[in-house]
Amino acid sequence: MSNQPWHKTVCILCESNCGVEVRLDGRELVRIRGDKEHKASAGYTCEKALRLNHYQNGRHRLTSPMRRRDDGTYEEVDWDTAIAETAAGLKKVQERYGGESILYYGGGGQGNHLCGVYATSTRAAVGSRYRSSALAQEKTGEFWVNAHIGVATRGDFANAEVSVFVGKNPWHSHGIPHARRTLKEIANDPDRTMIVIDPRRTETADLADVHLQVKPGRDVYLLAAMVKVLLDEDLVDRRFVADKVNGFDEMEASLADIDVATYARNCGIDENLIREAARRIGNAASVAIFEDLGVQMAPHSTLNSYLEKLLWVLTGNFAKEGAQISPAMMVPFGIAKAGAQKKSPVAEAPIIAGLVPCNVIPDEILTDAPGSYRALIIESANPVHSLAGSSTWRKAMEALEFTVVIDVAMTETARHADIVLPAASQYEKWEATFFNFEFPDNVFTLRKPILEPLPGTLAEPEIHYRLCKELGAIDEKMVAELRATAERNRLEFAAKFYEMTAGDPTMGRLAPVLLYAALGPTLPEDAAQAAALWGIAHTYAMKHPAAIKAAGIEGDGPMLGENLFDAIISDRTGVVFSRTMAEDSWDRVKTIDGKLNVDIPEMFELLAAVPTMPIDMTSEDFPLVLAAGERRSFTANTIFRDPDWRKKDKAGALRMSVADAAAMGIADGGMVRVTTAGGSMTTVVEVNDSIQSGHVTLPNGQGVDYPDESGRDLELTGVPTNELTYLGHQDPFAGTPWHKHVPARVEAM
Ligand SMILES: Nc1nc2c(c(=O)[nH]1)N[C@H]1C(S)=C(S)[C@@H](COP(=O)(O)OP(=O)(O)OC[C@H]3O[C@@H](n4cnc5c(=O)[nH]c(N)nc54)[C@H](O)[C@@H]3O)O[C@H]1N2
Ligand SMILES: Nc1nc2c(c(=O)[nH]1)N[C@H]1C(S)=C(S)[C@@H](COP(=O)(O)OP(=O)(O)OC[C@H]3O[C@@H](n4cnc5c(=O)[nH]c(N)nc54)[C@H](O)[C@@H]3O)O[C@H]1N2
Ligand code: SF4
Ligand SMILES: [Mo]
Repeated sequence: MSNQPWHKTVCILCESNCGVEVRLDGRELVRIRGDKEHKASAGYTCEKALRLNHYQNGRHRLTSPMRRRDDGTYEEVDWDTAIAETAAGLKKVQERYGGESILYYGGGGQGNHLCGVYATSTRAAVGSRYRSSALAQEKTGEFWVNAHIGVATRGDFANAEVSVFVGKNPWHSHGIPHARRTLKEIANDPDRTMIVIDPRRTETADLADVHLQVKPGRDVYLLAAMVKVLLDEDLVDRRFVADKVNGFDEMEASLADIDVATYARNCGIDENLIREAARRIGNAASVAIFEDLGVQMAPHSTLNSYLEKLLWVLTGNFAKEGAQISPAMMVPFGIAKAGAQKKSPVAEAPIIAGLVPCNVIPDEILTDAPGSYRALIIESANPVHSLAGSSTWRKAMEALEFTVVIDVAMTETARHADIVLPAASQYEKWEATFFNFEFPDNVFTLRKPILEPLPGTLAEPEIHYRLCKELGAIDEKMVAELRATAERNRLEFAAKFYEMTAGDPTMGRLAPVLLYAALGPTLPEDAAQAAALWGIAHTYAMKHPAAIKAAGIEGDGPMLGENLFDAIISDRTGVVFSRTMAEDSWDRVKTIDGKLNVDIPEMFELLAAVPTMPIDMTSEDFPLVLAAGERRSFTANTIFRDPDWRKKDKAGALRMSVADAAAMGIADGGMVRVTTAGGSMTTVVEVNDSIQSGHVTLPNGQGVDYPDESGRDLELTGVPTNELTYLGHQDPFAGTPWHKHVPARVEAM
């Protein structure tokens, strides 16, 4: 074993995509360690990466396309049949109802974003206009606020004097570089402060200087009170605001009536502690803030995002070291387009960042209204399991006229599809993530396959190419011509490719598969699957030449894009593709005059309505607040299906406070029934002193089925949380679900 090579790749379990090195024994990933040479993670990993073999080689892997029989069971079919029937199924719906009735959902998980790029081509071939993804059930409220403030940001926690985590537990969920190392560094430095806003005393809160242990769902009072203290106690950076911020007076007026003492009482935190935290933020040389699911999946979510952003805008914590910065990303991300809002076809829900709100999709299927969706293409996502209201989702899947799922496993969603197409795994193809948030050096990692595709599977670029061909969208003569040019001369190819695709939107959307077919075969190391990145590299080079050159990549005109692409193709430890200064973040501000804007009337309206709304959503029937989906040591969305990947807490216990458990006579390890307006599930309990009374939590990503050792029967481990969530329980503005705030009742069994 000791002379076996180490293969470079990344961990695909969260957006960090840490570089790892893997040793193989046959097809097994037997040893995994952090890759010290990786430009971003530099050897860092968490405990989860070591378990990746359960993803690659679990019993969940599909090895043949599957076709649904009339009785709901599935049979294996060959690829030609599966592609032909998928194309025919989509074509039929397109002809009958128009391509806009074909919805695309998914497009990538944490580490596989190339499939979504190639899917653009298939969508173009069938005229699909609407799409959605998991982002539309977590981040679209924030993206909308970003659009109106003018910029999408990340916190520079490595350098911040004050770090603030709002409904975010990076100890387990990561999302900041070298999360645990960074958190410990902050905790150990007496000159730096960590403020955590979380109802639970999380692992992150344990390291914090200030834990604002808010009552679940009451952040709006806390955040509004903190902003109000900044205004009242003159903690605003007046110069920054005068020079760089529009709409200050309107914003201040909208907060005029807020009484800090009342709001402190409402959120359950001592007023003095709130004032102290606000003062610490107002007086710091630099502040970095991260808001996440704890506020984005809870009441007032979009308004929470606005208030969170006021904390750093008003204190001038933008575009300087240790504050909020805006990295030059390979593919822009995190910000909607301001201006006229597109609407979804039936519910007329706002489409933010191009995404239909997840919670309206089932309604827009289960209706005969004109414009309803009639077909669904689902790729690298498991919406029946991961979106609110699984039971409604199952009905919606059955009501559709045609559905195709592209996945590595026979998922809860795939079990309702007409055709299931088995994808090669993320270690069997060229793949990459567009979650590139590093600063000042931003890193893009193209992974090379470390294994041959499992027999019977295909990588998504090939799947989409075959679908596009079958749908008659590919001009083979044109591909041959382009390919001959690419073999001869890349710059000549570039000119020809732009000439053929520019000015023709459909051709532009077919570009990914055209690049795969024409440029792909000419690339070194059989990297055809990475061909779409050529277009992305060129687009990036046109937009950010200075950032690329600062990173050490040279060239002028189209040569800069060529050299960037070549660097990406040839580097296995990540390419520094941009180097920016904190001040360059101003270049990313999208408002007309380049200032940040806090005059957002929609948010003022929501703020004005807060006092008229109930503080609490619980009732006699449902006296507890269930956080349905908490990141823990052994959760990783549903990327792992094998429950044995978890070293402990295999069933994913319901956490309950010591006081509530005692009052209900529930012992640690006991079984309970959890009931919500959406459903009822049984689960094991963990009595846990980090939980406050009135709050219970379940881990995310549990309750997926998995073949037993015989391969004949399926076993279900843990609670599928979305059997307990339901539609309608969502942010009225952005449509994001309130998974962290499901009124519930718990009964001992
Ligand atoms: N281990 C692990 N890491 C992951 C993932 C995973 O599945 N497992 N998934 C990845 C993904 S897709 C995402 S989006 C991120 C999410 O990352 P996080 O948002 O950090 O994850 P959560 O644990 O879901 O929620 C964060 C915190 O919100 C708190 N919370 C609950 N209710 C409230 C509330 O009302 N107010 C406030 N202020 N806080 C509240 C919870 O106690 C929790 O500590 O994690 C990523 N990383
Ligand atoms: N109640 C509740 N629900 C939640 C959450 C919560 O906290 N509470 N969290 C939400 C959040 S933040 C998120 S991001 C979502 C995540 O939920 P989803 O978007 O559904 O994503 P994943 O669970 O990551 O599942 C991705 C799918 O990709 C498949 N897959 C893996 N590799 C490949 C590949 O190479 N190709 C293809 N085609 N498929 C592949 C996996 O088998 C899996 O079925 O869950 C959401 N759901
Ligand atoms: S789960 Fe996230 S933080 Fe942990 S090793 Fe994988 S990519 Fe890195
Ligand atoms: Mo997520």
